[in-house]
Amino acid sequence: MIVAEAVGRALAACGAETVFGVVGSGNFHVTNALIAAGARFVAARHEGGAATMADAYARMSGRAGIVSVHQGPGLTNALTGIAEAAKSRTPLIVLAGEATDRRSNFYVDQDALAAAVGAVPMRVASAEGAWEQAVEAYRVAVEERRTVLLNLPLDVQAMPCDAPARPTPTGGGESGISPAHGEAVEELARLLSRSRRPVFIAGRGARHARRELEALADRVGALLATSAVAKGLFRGSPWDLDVSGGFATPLAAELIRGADLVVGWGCALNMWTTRHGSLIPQEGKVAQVDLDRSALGTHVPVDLGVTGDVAAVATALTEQLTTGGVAPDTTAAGPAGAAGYRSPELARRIQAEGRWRDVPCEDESGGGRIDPRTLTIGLDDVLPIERILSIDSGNFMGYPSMFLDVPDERGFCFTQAFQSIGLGLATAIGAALAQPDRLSVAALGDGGALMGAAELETVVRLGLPMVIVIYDDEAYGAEVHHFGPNGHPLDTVTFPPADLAAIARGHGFAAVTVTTPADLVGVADWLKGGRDRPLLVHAKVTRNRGSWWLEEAFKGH
Ligand SMILES: Cc1ncc(C[n+]2csc(CCOP(=O)(O)OP(=O)(O)O)c2C)c(N)n1
Ligand SMILES: [Mg+2]
Repeated sequence: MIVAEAVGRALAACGAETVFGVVGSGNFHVTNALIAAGARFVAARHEGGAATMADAYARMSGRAGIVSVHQGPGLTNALTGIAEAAKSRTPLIVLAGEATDRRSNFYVDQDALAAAVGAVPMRVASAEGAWEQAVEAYRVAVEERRTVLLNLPLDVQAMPCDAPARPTPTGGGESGISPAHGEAVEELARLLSRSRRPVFIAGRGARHARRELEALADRVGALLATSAVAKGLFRGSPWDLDVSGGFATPLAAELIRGADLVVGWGCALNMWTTRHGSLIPQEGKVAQVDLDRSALGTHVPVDLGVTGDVAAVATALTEQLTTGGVAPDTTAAGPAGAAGYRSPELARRIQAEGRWRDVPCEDESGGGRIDPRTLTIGLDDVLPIERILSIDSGNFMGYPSMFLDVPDERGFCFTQAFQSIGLGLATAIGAALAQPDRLSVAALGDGGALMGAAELETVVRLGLPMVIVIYDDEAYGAEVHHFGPNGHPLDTVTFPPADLAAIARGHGFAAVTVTTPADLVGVADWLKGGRDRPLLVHAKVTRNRGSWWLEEAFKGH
């Protein structure tokens, strides 16, 4: 056996079961070794697509993502997707051939590339240590929730080596549980028992803890919200406010602002989730619970930080508040377990005003263009709820994020930590493979769609019964609405019409062009049919105004 084969086998023994990539000479053997050991290989058409597919797959399956690329340009092509994964703490292993001879055309400082985007550079540096080095890369990715570049120098790959007698796979699982801080937990129990209007905001680090958080929220009468990446976590709860931040409904924003205690659970409380801090109640307190101590107070000042696994901390708190470890404060909020922020009147308001589609708005469709809100509400009505939604970046992005419901926390894949356009289609492919029983829906702008268009063929080749919706304003709408009002020239950010439906048909898609609500019948017909081909919905959307979440976004520049 050669080193390249040993690495493939070692990773398969660790649990690698789906590998995304573009194969060249430098990753040919390692990829085939993974396949020989039982892994599925998904060929992307661009390494950027492969990295993003693996990232989305990891997020939506709870397993490690694996990417396989050629040395040099194979890796540089993948970098945007790697940066997104690294910023999101996605457990991802990027296997890359490596030219170590500086005279090679393919030579580039791969360690520096990885470090520059926040990934961990590692290397299979010797034949004797190959197996252990591959296993260690897998461990760092999974246990430390890091994106790892495992460099495979070409000369080392070709060396002969033996498989170890006893393979040593690492443990799996989404995240380790670090012991909760006893004192800080008690302090949080006191804060909760005194709070009259607690709101929980759950993030990515809370996606495994719905049950524990709901039990605690019931105990203290808290309302429930999420960051965008955890959208869907509390779906079905009468106290669910959906997403906090730029996408929050007016009611959610009002209630979060009105809290006297906000607790962020595995949630960074960043500028998006807090609308640049404006959703953080002026008079209230803020607490944050996170596995990673360095996340505490990074984006907003917190009164109390607790280091620990969200589920473990929530369980400990429920116990303390139930068994009387913390004496209930009867003066302020009434005994713990009282209604807190909850009342029948509020339940009625959440029921009546809790979704974006309940917020009155005037349909501005006309002149051969459909209002994106009307389009998205129409799609929400027609698409089955067993869906998994992936969103690209741009002016349009709030419409699908706000007007399309998702079934749970594994129904929304939001690869937006790097705020790159062009990742949405690959995200939807990775998500579709992670959750084959759900309808994968990609929502893209025309700019992001054409940037990621290399993977249209991948959708057809894999036989994925996906729906791609393109919000086409024939422009980089984000830029148009940002600069247009100041009278700047917009020629650099506007484009002539493109027949995106025809492009899709050329790849083997079914396609409908939507300019009026009546055109959505084409989507309904596709759903009724055999779904033997993917569907592309080319929606020509109205473009007279920018969106309010975009204004928020530009504040962050
Ligand atoms: C890779 C990358 N390039 C450029 C940008 C800057 N940018 C942000 S939004 C946007 C326009 C996207 O256009 P489109 O996909 O059509 O969505 P729209 O804004 O029109 O709704 C651009 C160019 C970016 N975020 N990422
Ligand atoms: Mg556009």
